[in-house]
Amino acid sequence: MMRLARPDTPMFAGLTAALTAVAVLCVIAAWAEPVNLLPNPSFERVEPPVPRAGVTVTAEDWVPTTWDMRGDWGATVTCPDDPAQAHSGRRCVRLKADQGVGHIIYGPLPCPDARPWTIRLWARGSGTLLVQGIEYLPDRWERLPDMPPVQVSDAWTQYELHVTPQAERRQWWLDIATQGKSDVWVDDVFAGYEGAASLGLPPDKPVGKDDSTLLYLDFEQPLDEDAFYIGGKAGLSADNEGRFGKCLNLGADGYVACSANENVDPAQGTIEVWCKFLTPGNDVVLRPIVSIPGPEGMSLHKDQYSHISFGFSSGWATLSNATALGYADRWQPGVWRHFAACWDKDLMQVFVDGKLVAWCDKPKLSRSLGPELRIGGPDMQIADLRISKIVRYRQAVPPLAAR
Ligand SMILES: [Ca+2]
Repeated sequence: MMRLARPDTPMFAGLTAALTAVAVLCVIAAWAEPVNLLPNPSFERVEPPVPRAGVTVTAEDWVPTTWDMRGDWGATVTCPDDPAQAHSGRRCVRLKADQGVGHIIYGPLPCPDARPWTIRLWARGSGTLLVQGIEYLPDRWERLPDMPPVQVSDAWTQYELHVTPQAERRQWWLDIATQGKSDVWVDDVFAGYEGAASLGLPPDKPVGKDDSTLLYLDFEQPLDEDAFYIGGKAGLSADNEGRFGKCLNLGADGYVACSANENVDPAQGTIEVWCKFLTPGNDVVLRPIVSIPGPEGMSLHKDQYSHISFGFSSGWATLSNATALGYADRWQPGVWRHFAACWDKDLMQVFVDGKLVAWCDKPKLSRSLGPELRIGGPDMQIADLRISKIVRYRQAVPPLAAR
C-alpha cells in the first residue's frame, strides 16, 4: 500500500510555514534516515536522445541518465536546461499533458524484503501527479494500489509517500505520471528504505587505490611498456579529455593488455571503470570494456545485441554471467558512462551509472583465468580503471527463494 503522508509543505510561504518545515525536517533527521537509492535524483546528468530523422537535437532535448521519460497521446516530457525552472541544480523534468499522460520512470528497484520504502519528490506547477508503483511477480505484473493523487501548486513543495512491497516481492518500478490536464515540474526525487546501504556510484572523483586494489590506472602517466602491451592506435589523451583528467584513447585497431595473474582474483572482486563508446550502443559490434580473452575468460562488455554483461567462462562455455538485456540499445556515442561489476560466490552484480542493471545469484566462478587482461577495445575511451580483490558495491536484492 502507498499513502500520501505529507501532501503540502509550502517552503516559501512565510515565516510560520518555514519554521514548520524546519521542524518537520528536524524530526525526519532524528529518524534513521534512509539513503537515496536513485543515482541521478536531481536529473543533472543527461545524455543525448535517440536521433529522429529531420529533428535537430538541442540541449533541451537531452534525457536524464538512468531514467525513462515517456509522453503518451500527445503529452510531452522534457528535461529543461534552465536553473530558473529547477528546484536544485540546472535541470528538472517537466511533464505537460492536455489529454495524454506524461511519465518519468525509474526501475527496477529490487526489494530485499517487505520493508516499507519512502518516496519523496519536489514538484510545482498546475494539475495532478500520480505516483505509482509497478511490481513484477513471477507470473504477472501488478500496479500497486492507487495512491491519492497529488494536487500540485505554483510553489515548490515536497511530497512524501510510502510503499510496502507485497509478500511475493521482487522488484518494482517507480512511475511518476500526470493525471488529466497538467503542467508539472519535478525535481530531487528520493527512493529508499531504512537499512539500505549507500553505493556512492557513480563516483564524482577518481577512486584512487588502497590496500584492496590490485590494479589502478588513472592514465595520467604513460603506461609502463614493460608491463603493458600496446598495439595499434592507442595512447593517452590530452588533459581534461578524460572523465577527470586524461584517459586512454583506443582507435579502430587499438589494443592494450597486461598480465591478468596478479590483477584479477577470480574468487571475488570489483572492476570499476569509466568508458566512452565512440559508436552507438546498437552498432551490432561486441565491445569489450575489461576482459580476459580465451577459453578461461572473463568479460565486462557490450555485446552485438546491445546487452551489457559481465561473467566468467571455462573451456569457452559460460560459467556465469549477469546480463542487462538491450540496456545499451538507445545509447548515443560520446557519453562517459560508469561501469562496475562485483562478484563473489554469493552474488554477481553489474552497475551502470550507479544503477543496478543485472545480477546473478550463486555464480559459478573460475578456478583459474587466462594470462592476458585486456583493457578496453576498439573505438572507445577508458578512464579511471580500478580492479580490487574485494566486493566494493552491493545492493540488496530479493532472496533466491522469492524468485
Ligand atoms: Ca535538479
